[in-house]
Amino acid sequence: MKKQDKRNSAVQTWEEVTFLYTAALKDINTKIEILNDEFQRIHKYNPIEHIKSRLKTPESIVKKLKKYGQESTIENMVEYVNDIAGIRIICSFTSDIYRIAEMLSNRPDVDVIEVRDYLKNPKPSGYMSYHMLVTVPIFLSDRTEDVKVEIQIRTVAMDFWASLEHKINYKFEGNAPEEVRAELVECAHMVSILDDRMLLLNEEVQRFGNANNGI
Ligand code: 0O2
Repeated sequence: MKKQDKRNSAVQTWEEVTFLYTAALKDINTKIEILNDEFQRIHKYNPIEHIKSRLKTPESIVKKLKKYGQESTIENMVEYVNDIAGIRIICSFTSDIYRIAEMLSNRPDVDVIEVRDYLKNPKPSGYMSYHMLVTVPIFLSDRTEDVKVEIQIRTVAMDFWASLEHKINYKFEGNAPEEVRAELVECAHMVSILDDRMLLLNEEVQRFGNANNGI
């Protein structure tokens, strides 16, 4: 699902980039917290375990532009680097991932540009996560900027896997030995099985609770 990016950004300096993407992170963080509170009020539980947000470092942005064969200019950063502002939402169950994604997509002030479902289609590394590229409007005194934010939604178990895999890749500079990579793929399968079983267990416990409530 890809919508045309119609933004015609007037961002010209690194200081402006930092300001705008920080504002977008604050904005989307608040929106997510409100969704979580609303969910808690209606369904009596928090789908979100925790939220992490970060601005991509200048070094990382330059590296990505190089990968895309683009020069390191402010214009190219804004145009090509989709994860300058990144938010990671960690939840307990895979069903929560889709609930949160749907709630976010339904907001009139969040425009979904692209979705990558690495739960349905895990990466060859074994990586699983649900990615949404969205824009949120940032209202300035003289104009409105639609700022891109990459949202990654995953379970606690997927996050555990991704953070170890990231450390391993860093240690081996992206060239981990074959047996280590195979072990990571195997662990990713186990994460998937664990997530499925925990979801079923939770559903059973919920039914048990409801049956008892009815007595
Ligand atoms: P960091 O340090 O997290 O910011 P693209 O060039 O857009 O087609 P890209 O950038 O790989 O491809 O996009 P994708 O697949 O949506 O992944 C973006 C982010 O997802 C990555 O950001 C990682 O955070 C995470 N990710 C993707 N694949 C993997 C993986 O195999 N293992 C782990 N641990 N994380 C992954 P960055 O920019 O790589 O780095």
